[in-house]
Amino acid sequence: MSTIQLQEKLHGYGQWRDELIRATERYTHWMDSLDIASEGSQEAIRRVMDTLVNERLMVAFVAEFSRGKTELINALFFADTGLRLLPSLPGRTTMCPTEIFHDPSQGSYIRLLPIESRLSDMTLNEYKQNPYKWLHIDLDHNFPLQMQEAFQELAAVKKVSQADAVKLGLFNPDVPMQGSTGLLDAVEIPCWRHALISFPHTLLKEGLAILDTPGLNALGTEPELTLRMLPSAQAIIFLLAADTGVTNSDLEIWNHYVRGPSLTGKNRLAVAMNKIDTLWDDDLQGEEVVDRSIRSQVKAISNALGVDESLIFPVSAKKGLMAKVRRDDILLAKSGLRGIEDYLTNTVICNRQHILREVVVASMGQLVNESVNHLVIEIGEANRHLQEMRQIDTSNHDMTRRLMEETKKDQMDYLASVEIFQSCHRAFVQQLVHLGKVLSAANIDPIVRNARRQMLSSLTTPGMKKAMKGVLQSLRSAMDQSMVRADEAENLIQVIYGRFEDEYKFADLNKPQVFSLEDYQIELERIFEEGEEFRQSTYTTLMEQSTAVHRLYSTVIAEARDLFAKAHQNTNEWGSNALTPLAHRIKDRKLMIDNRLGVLRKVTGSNETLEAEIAELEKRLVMLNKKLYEIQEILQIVTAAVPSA
Ligand SMILES: Nc1nc2c(ncn2[C@@H]2O[C@H](COP(=O)(O)OP(=O)(O)O)[C@@H](O)[C@H]2O)c(=O)[nH]1
Ligand SMILES: [Mg+2]
Repeated sequence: MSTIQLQEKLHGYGQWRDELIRATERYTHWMDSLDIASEGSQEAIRRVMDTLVNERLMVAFVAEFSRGKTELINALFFADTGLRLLPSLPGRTTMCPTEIFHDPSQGSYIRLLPIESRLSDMTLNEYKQNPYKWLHIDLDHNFPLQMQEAFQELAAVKKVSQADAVKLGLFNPDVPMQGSTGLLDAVEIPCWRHALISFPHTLLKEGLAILDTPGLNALGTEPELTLRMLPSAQAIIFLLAADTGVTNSDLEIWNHYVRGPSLTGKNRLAVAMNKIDTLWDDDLQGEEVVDRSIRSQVKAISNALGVDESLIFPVSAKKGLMAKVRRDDILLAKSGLRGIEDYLTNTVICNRQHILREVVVASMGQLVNESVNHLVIEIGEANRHLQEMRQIDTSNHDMTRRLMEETKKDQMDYLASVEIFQSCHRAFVQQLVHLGKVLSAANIDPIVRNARRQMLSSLTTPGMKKAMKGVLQSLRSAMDQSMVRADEAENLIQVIYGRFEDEYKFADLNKPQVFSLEDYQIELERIFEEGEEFRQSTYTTLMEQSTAVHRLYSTVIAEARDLFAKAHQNTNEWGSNALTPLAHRIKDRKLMIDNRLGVLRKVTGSNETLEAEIAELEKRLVMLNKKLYEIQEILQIVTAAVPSA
């Protein structure tokens, strides 16, 4: 499979996503036309739309310095420019983590965050919300040469004093480091901390995003990469080089930064064994010997990393790029590039599609299903009402009186059910308020502020560890409390629905999905564990100065805080939708009773009025049936299976 097929697959994925977006828009119109959109449903739709529209498929390249990540990115995605687009030559290589994507609203640009931003407390994520803090360079995507030149900035380094490097958390005088320049008191550091690149390349336009990381020095000093960005990537490609084998620093990266995020199971992990061309050069004994040597290296890597051999791709990024630019198919086949392209095309995109589908089905599917149910019931009631009207004999006063009495009794039942519903609703809202309080910023922020204060005042690492232990305990206990509250709220919902089914014979109620905060609890523990893993990595331990630990802990806390905010939002959304099916049903009953009473009052003694009412209702039924057809079509699109490969 080639880049073209990768592009086709991405395109197909994009179309599938567009179809879901259109179905979601149709659903919004549908609800508007019947005037039944609730605040909860609008919020859920906004969220789904946001996911669908801003969805990017992120592939992250992670490895020690100089394994050929940037060259592989050039070869896989940008060979069609005919250039080595990103700097990946000896002595001129990317020095800062770089995200490459297409941002249609802002056009083509490269944004660079100065390394000095490390002195501030703002997280990388917060910086991303503030474009003016970055150096912005416009790109002209019609001129790849101009882009290539602008990208040279990614390799920029500068010399600073040891004291300044220490302050930035990039140097520890007790450790011999790569940044050493040979000059006394001068350390070489990257000029930029992070880069964002947007341009309308075909693959990027289809929603692909790429994260290029420079190596252990960046991973070890930028916890947000490990705690936030890698876990959110759909695929991680870990690189090794055939000429160096599996070194200690490769293992360090693998154990502390790569394996963790991939264990959550949401993203895919593959290993590229790059630079196989170095084996070709050495060999004078023919291809068979080279093949055997590649196979034995793959086996060794599989053993060392515990990764299945089928996920290890021998490749030569350099020859692959050259082959694509020169259109040399034989060299391209030999480079092994297609193996990784196939993997990305088939596994990663399909996996992403399935995950996205789950999200859409869980929220939209539920809503649309409820709308279908709602309408089916309304049509059933309208039909019954129509039958009834057709049987009314307007001159038979006894009959109309009896019907009137029956309907009035229904009305009494209805009023009693409304009262019960209202008291249930009040109790539920009360529960939600308790739950919201535990999850709210008002509860979490003081914990966070307090932790930050304690950390700033304790200049030593043990002091910070102690402060961190305290904050972990408080956050854990807040999560535990909210879990208990969430369970109580969920139980209450079950009780309420059960009661209406038993006492008021509400059949086929479309109950909301079971609610729990368990996923958030798991996620919180993951953040804590990865933070701990990070702290224990040799690199951080070597660099263990208060600034490094401070940065790590600040990131862990910021991530946890975001998680609570998400849990809070999710809870509110669930809370505002949980009783909707029941409320709909009660409202339907009221409408039906009101209609019936209205008709009975009007038609007594008048055949003409009755006929007009019947005609009116028949017209309404035609409209409702049309709406039912529409919503069933939408439901089918929303819950349709992902198109197969
Ligand atoms: N022989 C050989 N060298 C490569 C290959 N891929 C990259 N390199 C070289 O390895 C060095 C580092 O490559 P680069 O892509 O900058 O590595 P990164 O630091 O992992 O991004 C550069 O000198 C590249 O020319 C390859 O497939 N074969
Ligand atoms: Mg690089």
